Amino acid sequence: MTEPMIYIDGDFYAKSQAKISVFDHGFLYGDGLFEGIRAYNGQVFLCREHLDRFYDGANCLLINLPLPKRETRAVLYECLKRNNLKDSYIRLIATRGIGDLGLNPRNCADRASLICIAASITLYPEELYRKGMKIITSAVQRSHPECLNPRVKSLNYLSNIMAKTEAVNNGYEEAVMLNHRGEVAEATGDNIFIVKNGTIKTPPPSAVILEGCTRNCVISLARKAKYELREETLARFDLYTADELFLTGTAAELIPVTACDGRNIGNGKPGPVTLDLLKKFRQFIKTYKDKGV
Ligand code: PXG
Repeated sequence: MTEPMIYIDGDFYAKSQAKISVFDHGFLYGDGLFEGIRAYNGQVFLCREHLDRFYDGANCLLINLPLPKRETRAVLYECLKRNNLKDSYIRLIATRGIGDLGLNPRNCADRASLICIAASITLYPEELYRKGMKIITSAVQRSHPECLNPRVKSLNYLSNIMAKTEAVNNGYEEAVMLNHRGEVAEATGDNIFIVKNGTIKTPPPSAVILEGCTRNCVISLARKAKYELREETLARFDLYTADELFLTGTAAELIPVTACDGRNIGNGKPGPVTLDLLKKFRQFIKTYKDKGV
């Protein structure tokens, strides 16, 4: 089997040769950011939305990306082509670049490093979409937005990893994190939605969430289908008493949740609104055409 080809700063390297410096500040300090993007049938799904978030995040972190958006988009497609992939999970990463052992970003090259990996997809088993997953709320709090704003998809995912570990160690698939005010924020790699009395609700960006591309896509599909949908502050109580609960994210797409902290959600089975939105989302993917940035 031929090795996957990885893009690093303008060149492609076989996986076993694709290496970055131990002096890269992405490695030393988590000084960088990333995107997880899907390609379906050769189209980079929600390409503009992912690149907009990537460039906004870089701007927040004062990271000077090496390429204009249009050329970064071309890198995504080149990665698919070199790896002969039409359906893929693409990881786009920018780091502050190579520096010294000090924190000061000025001692790094003025240009960020850009890395792109196109992998074949590992899907959750289809059974999980039919049965739904069981989740917990985590003791690990979402970081305060004045420390490290989770709206930037930075290379610092330790609190998410600690929350995910708590879930996995206790036999659950996912954990929901609460923000510094004790409100529901999001899962470790997914946004959260509930359905209550026919209304779909999801926390607003001010709840300290990553504004997911899948989240925004599902919101617009739900509104187009005339569902009532509100961005609203949610408490743990709202999760426990929801009729339906589901998560959205690039990797999971849209996945039903049937229990939270040991409480069944609704009747403990994926609900009709969730299943309808999952169907609509999958239909949207099938007909999706990337129109550029
Ligand atoms: N919240 C957080 C904290 C995330 O990391 C989402 C929501 C969903 O956003 P999108 O744009 O994907 O709808 C994410 C997604 C993975 C994985 O492989 C996913 C993410 C990060 C790391 C790994 O499941 N981000």
